[in-house]
Order: sequence, then C-alpha cells, then structure tokens
Amino acid sequence: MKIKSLQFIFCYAVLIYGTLTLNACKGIPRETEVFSSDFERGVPVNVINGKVEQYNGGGVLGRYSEGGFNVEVRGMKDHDMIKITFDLYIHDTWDGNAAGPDGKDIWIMNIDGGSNVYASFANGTCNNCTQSYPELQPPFFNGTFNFALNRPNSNAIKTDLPGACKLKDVKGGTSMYRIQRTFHHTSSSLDLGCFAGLEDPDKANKSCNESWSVDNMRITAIDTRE
Ligand SMILES: [Ca+2]
Ligand SMILES: [Ca+2]
Repeated sequence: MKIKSLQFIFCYAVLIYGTLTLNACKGIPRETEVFSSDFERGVPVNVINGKVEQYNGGGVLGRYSEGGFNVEVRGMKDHDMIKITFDLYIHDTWDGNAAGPDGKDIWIMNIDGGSNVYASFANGTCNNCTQSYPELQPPFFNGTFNFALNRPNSNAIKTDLPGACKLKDVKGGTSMYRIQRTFHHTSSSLDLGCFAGLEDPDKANKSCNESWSVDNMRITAIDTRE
C-alpha cells in the first residue's frame, strides 16, 4: 500500500475519533453526514410537510404534485461546503417546456430561500416535448426565462420504471434522476426546499397526472479547511 494511502486512512481515523490535530492530516476534508434517509421508516422529524408513500417496492418521500417539502438542518459544526444527493422520480405525464395550458412543468430546489435548481422536465406521453434539465437554471433575459431545449428524459439514470398514478404500472411511466449538488455554505443551519410548479388543464386529476417524489437523500457538511 502506498504511503499516501496509509496517511489517508490514519488521518480519517484521527478525524473520526476527533482528539488529535496533526499537521500531517491537513488538506483532508472532514465530512459529517447531517441528514440521511431512505424513507423506509416514515417521515424524518426535520422534514416539514413530509409524507411517505410506497413506490416500486420501497418508501419514497412523496408523492407531491404542486407544492413540496422542506428539510431543516440545525446545529451543524464548522464547515464551508454542503453536498446534497438524492434520487428524483418524475412520475407520469410531465410536459416540460410545452406552452400553456399543458406546460411548463418545472421542478424546483431552493437552498436557504435561494434558487438552486429551476428546471423543466418532460416524461410519459408528451409528443414533441423538450425539457431544460440537465441545465439547472434557465438564463433570464428580455424579461423572460429561456429554457434549454433538451430531449425528454435527458440525463435520467432510469427510464423503464412504472408510472405511479395516471400511467400506473406502465413501463416508462416514471423517470429517475440523480440530483447531486455541492456548494459553498458556512451557516450552522440549512433549509432545503423542493417544490414543483405544474400546469395542467385537467385540474381534477392534476395530482394523478403529474407528480414527483425523492428517495435516498443525504446531506453532508464538509470542512475543506482542516
Ligand atoms: Ca426508499
Ligand atoms: Ca403539465
């Protein structure tokens, strides 16, 4: 084993037990998991407006249509970066960049009240649709958002999952994305908000036609200054 690898393992052991600070250990980020859930045991206490539903054999946080949830993390130790990872399921018939009354269908992630992801998604039976994802934020000029024109399901890691309601049990009715965001952050508290803004002329069945959920969410505070 290389000396560098041995140093890495030793320094992680030191960091885990947290009693020593060694010059040899500087430069190795200290990572602390501050939230982790696979939603198999219900709604974690720090999820606001949380609900858990069974989808495809496991618990997911959702389903939501319009609206969504917040995760409140408090009392974090010193850090300068936050990493957030989770699976995002886009269920049933999303119309992406389509004009009204069917679109646009937008999924939103806010960090401490500021926009982190604002992207349209297309899924299901939408003909000639486009979506902006994997572009995370549409450029804003001439008084309007200009969403990228990507094909439906762009950057999805699974496209053969069953739908949840309108396309229940139909293969390809749900697409799954892996959301990974890392950003500068130093406050001891973090507010993560996930929402959607969806347009559907079929008001009575909107929550069945277009919904979303998340799974396997992890939030990690990182101190790169150790
Ligand atoms: Ca799960
Ligand atoms: Ca729609």
